[in-house]
Amino acid sequence: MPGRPERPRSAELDGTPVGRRVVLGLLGLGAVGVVTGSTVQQGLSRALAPVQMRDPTGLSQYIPIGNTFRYYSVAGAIDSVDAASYSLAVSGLVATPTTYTLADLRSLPQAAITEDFHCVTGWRVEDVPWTGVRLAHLLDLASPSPEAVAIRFRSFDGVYTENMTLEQARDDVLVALTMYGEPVTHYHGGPVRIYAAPMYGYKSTKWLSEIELTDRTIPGYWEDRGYPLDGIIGE
Ligand SMILES: Nc1nc2c(c(=O)[nH]1)N[C@H]1C(S)=C(S)[C@@H](COP(=O)(O)O)O[C@H]1N2
Ligand SMILES: [Mo]
Repeated sequence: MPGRPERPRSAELDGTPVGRRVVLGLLGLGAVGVVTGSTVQQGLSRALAPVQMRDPTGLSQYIPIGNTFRYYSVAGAIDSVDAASYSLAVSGLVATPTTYTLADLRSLPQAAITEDFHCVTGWRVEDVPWTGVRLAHLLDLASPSPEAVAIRFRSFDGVYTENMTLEQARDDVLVALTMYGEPVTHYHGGPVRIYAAPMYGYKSTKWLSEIELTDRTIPGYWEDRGYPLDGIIGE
């Protein structure tokens, strides 16, 4: 199939991801905003560099749906938030609601995950290194109430929400502070975003502002528009 030059890393990547048709339909409605502009191009070449290093032919950059990040924002342009004014709330059904500054988050134990990043629309970037605080660790610090079963993530873009179960949240999910060894850039959802390794990109909320524990799964922005609730890669 054109546009998939790389060798699939695991069996489940051989097939067309379920949900892709749904997503392509949505794209036709113009529901996805792709940010463009010169600043973005700068960021794009940075994000591209590691891919090109593994692609000596340089051909991958000419493949229309290939292995580069696209910058997504359903809310259009987002005002950037600097390191000093950023805050993240852990709220809802917890014994210890907490607000973290970026410095607080940096002082917690950091975990690293390097994995392929998959957008459900078909593009994929191999071996993206992330670091940050395990979401599981923040949950432990907050002491979820017995009735808490899920999380609603909010973004300071004021529009995007996402969800996952507490069980899913305890898997390989980072409150990500770095990407490719540097602070997560504004266009990639910095200073702090979610990176959910087992899931398609739409589950990884950018410009993260709140982690709210809830007593049920509340469908997020894309689930309201037909995306699967779980969003597990390959399912
Ligand atoms: N706040 C917010 N988070 C978001 C999105 C968005 O539009 N707004 N798009 C999602 C989708 S569909 C994907 S594939 C990834 C893309 O991440 P990137 O923009 O860093 O490439 O972000 C996810 N998180
Ligand atoms: Mo996506």
